[in-house]
Amino acid sequence: MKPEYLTSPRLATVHDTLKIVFVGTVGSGKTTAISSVSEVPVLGTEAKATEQDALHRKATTTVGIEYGVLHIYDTKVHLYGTPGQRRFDFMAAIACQGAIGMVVMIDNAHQQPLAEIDYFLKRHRDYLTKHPVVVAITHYDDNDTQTYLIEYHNYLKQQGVSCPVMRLDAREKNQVRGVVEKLYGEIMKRRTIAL
Ligand SMILES: Nc1nc2c(ncn2[C@@H]2O[C@H](COP(=O)(O)OP(=O)(O)OP(=O)(O)O)[C@@H](O)[C@H]2O)c(=O)[nH]1
Ligand SMILES: [Mg+2]
Repeated sequence: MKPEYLTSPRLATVHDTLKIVFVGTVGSGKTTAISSVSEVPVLGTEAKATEQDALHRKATTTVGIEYGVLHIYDTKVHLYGTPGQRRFDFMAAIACQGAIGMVVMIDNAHQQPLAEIDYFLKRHRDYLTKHPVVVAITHYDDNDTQTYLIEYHNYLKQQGVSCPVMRLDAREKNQVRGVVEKLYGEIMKRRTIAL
């Protein structure tokens, strides 16, 4: 049986458009994820990566706010991507304005992936007191120093954060859609409680 937020006309009309924002580690796949699922060509802000930025040997890095669109049932979901580089953190704060949920993407190949989660949760602490978040862990397939999903769960629990944690390959459209649907569900759950 479908959950109420997918079937109730009352709930469906509450958000016929909504905005979500992707933040997270450099090279975790934010740009790739939005490009994988967007139904319109993504408006990007890629620039040539410096050596330090070229994590995962990618040639470009995001320097502004990128934009794509995905429909979840009748809801038009506006997808906003942000740069992972710390020096552009102010962009994420701008992108969060009006956003109703957040995906935090963490690169499992990062030397300290838990410290990365910590950084982004702290950075967006105020925003996350009011809005739902889904944590998506990428790059499970291309590194040897893996942190298991349960370790991310346990870490978040220790930090007093209760949110879904999902494994994601940002190149896979269906997986990205699954993450957005999960966040959509979290948004609708809160909406149901508030109504
Ligand atoms: N092997 C593997 N590659 C992945 C996965 N997810 C993403 N990628 C690749 O990793 C790279 C991610 O690059 P971007 O999408 O530019 O990363 P980003 O998070 O937007 O990076 P910044 O904009 O620099 O913060 C791309 O080359 C993707 O194809 C994954 O799960 N496994
Ligand atoms: Mg990017």
